[in-house]
Amino acid sequence: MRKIALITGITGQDGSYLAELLLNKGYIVHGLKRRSSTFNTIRIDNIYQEQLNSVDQRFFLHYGDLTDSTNLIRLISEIQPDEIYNLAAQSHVQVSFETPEYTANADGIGTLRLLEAIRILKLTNKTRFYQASTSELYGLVQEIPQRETTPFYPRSPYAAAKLYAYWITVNYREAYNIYACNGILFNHESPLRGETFVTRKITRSVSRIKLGLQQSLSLGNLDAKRDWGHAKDYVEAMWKMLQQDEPEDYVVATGQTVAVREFVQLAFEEVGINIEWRGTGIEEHGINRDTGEIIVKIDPKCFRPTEVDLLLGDPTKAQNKLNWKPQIGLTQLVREMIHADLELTTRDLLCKDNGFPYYHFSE
Ligand code: NDP
Ligand code: GDR
Repeated sequence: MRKIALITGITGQDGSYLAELLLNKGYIVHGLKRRSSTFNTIRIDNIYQEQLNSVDQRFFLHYGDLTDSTNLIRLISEIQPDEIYNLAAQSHVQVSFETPEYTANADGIGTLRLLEAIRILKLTNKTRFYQASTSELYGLVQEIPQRETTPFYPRSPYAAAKLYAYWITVNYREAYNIYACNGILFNHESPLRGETFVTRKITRSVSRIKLGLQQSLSLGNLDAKRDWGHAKDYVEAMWKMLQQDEPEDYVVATGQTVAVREFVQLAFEEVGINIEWRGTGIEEHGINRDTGEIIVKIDPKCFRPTEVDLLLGDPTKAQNKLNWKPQIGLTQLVREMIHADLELTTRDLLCKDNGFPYYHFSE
């Protein structure tokens, strides 16, 4: 019998990598997608097309939303999933300061709605549940490195909503014996990363600066440190968490941390540009050593009301119990992202030179 999985957030970065992983493992994959006035399935269109032409169709998309209980209950009742991966969320930390109530509803109560659906539908012995928890829970530094036992101290509406989701997942595991796990994942990136997250903003801009479509890159806090891994490695850990004898919570991280500033340098190095930093605070800027042009500026709008200064995860438990180890290091990650973005920018350039509309990026 093939296993059946339901992925919420299938149109996002992790959803697309996870869908591919599960299909390769022989699963039947159902995904929840939101209705949108523009296409939002770009990351999974290749999977959809491939499956459409296949005699063995195992990929199905359904309209839905984490804020809509009746929709979730109906879908779960129809799909009868063996595994639910709850990846859907308003996932942008800075945006959560602008939309705190919606973020709490989707990211916090949305998780409760799924767990309640499992309970209402009497699937507690059948359906395993993965919750996309986050290193943002650690927030204000309490311990370095951060591990499963490190106290949480959320620093944004996003993190506070995810804190509720974390604990309600633990509670449903303890109260109703649901096989439910929190993956406390540290930042993970890829060429499919949303373009407003800092790594992708950097690689997209660096490729455009290199090819002459943009003059400079504007950023906020360059001193924030993150433990950055590759999304492809991290979805493997999600799956492994749901294949154990007992449900537990796991930190998933590389065990290394670098500042945003270093990520910027690595990205410019990859396209052969040497950057030199000048000035301090919001006067700081990066110049191209060869041309003297300013290529990085500080934009006060990009700072957050409260920041998470330092994230560094200890993945020992995942290594020991899940036999999980990241395969892709930071240099390789940056290289992959830069080369994918150089390709996109080359396409934009071709469009521009031939008078066709092309992708505009706000600097
Ligand atoms: P993305 O922002 O790329 O994807 C989020 C997904 O959630 C999208 O498919 C989005 O749909 C969907 N979504 C948003 N709101 C709703 C809603 N109300 N109802 C249904 N679907 C919704 O995130 P990632 O793939 O990077 O992350 C996946 C999950 O992991 C998120 O929960 C995130 O918070 C968490 N996480 C991510 C980390 C990371 O570094 N990437 C680290 C730790 C945790 P649409 O495409 O229509 O916008
Ligand atoms: P984060 O990721 O907040 O860690 O959340 P993001 O890439 O947005 O920020 C990382 C750090 O970079 C600093 N920064 C900037 N960030 C953005 N987006 N844009 C800028 O211009 C900029 N300049 C500096 C930020 O201040 C921050 O310190 C991500 C999301 O995927 C969450 O959903 C997830 O839970 C966590 O990672 C783990």
